[in-house]
Amino acid sequence: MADTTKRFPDGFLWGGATAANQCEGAYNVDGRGLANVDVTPHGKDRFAVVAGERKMLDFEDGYYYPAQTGIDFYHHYKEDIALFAEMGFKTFRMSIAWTRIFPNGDEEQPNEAGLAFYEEVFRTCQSYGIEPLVTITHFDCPIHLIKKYGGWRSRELIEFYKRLATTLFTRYKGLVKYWLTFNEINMILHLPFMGAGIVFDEGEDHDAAKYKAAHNELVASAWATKIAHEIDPEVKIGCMMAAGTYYPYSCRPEDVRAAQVDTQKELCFIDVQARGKYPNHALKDFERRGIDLGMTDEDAQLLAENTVDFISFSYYNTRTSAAPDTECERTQGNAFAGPKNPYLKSSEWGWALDPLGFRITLNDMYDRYQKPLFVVENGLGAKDTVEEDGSVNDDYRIDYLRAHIEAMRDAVVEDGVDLMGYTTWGPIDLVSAGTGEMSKRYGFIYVDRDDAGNGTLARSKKKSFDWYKKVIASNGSDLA
Ligand code: P53
Repeated sequence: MADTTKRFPDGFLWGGATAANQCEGAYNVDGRGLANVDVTPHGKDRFAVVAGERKMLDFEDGYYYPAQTGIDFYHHYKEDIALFAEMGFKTFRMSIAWTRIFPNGDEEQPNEAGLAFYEEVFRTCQSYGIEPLVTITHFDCPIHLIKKYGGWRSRELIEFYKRLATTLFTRYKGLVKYWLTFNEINMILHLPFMGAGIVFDEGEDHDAAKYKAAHNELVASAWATKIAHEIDPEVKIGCMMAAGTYYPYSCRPEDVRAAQVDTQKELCFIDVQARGKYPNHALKDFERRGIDLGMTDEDAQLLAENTVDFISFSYYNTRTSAAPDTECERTQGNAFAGPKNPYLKSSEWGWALDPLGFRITLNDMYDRYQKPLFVVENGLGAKDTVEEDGSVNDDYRIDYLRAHIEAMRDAVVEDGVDLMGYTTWGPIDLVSAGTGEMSKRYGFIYVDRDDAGNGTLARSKKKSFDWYKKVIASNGSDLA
């Protein structure tokens, strides 16, 4: 039975979220240029590449590059958006491939074919009453800008990003109301090639390069916010982070302090975007370590005057922190390595499962920033089995989402967190950012394609499709 006392606010934006490089494919058509995300291979060297440790700025023999085809959203978007509409989506989060608009990144004039493609996508959304929520860059940096300028290390990228943002805001005025400037901006600290087009030089100070790149992205983000509001005062600009509260491994003060430091590090960029300046602990740390961001007085003023309208984030799990000498089991290898929380079970990919942590994270974010929040990613990456009749009975995905939506509802209804909407990650199966696999599936819609690129790309509905449709129709009160 639907519990109507626990409804989400009217106008709550339910939907799903994707990224250009993980679904569009069509990497070399209609004038598109090459980007970091294209030359990121599936397989054993992927982590070294996304971490900026292994230089790969072009396709190399012996590797498979899943983004070349993705799920070919480029040619299937009408069909896919029709399916989203059937589920009742109020919003669809997607991103722009920078290299469709500016193939090299530093041209004066945009590529009309790229602009026309996104215009069609937005018009298709609007024809169903679906509000696009658009990430300007989701791990996306033109290869030319990496080769010529060293990626986001260079301040020159600020100008190129401004040109991109101005072009988009002008062209799509009236079509797009919600924009995010950079996907998971704190990912620069963990996967710097993916987050900022950084490949480390030998002997380079990694942290110095990462913080400089982050600063340039923060300045670019503030410019985009300013420009967007000048072009159309109605648009709302958000920042975006990979969130998840840090739990202290124990109540030993050293563990609590470790959690505090991790929290401060991850939230530092959102502090700048939401509050307009770097926190003191960060400034002290940069000074101590001789990290020069290249910050000017104009930067400081721009950041202070152009904070975001709302805060968006992805939530997959909480994290755990421990002092270096605390004895505990530690996980390694993925973007967020650290102590394993003994109270939580994990997904097939070792990601902790923590719905209550979602309520905790929502409260922490709202307490800290006091601005509207938007959950723009949440979901379970899992292996699906297609039955003989073609059905996929993904009860595990329904269970995951139900528990998380319940926790989110508690945060909104019981705790009063101001939340604009919720988009699940990968409403249609797409390429995994972390692993490059297709088999790590998040979708309500199954896509026939495997990790090696075989399959028809045909779309079909999973069991979760009708479930999510019911959730949206009841505005989150019927989660059965
Ligand atoms: P996948 C971890 C590693 C890489 C990207 O991740 C990540 C994370 C989680 O914080 O961030 C987001 O595909 C990202 C999406 C991505 C999604 O998490 O490795 O914004 O692009 O697909 C899920 O399972």
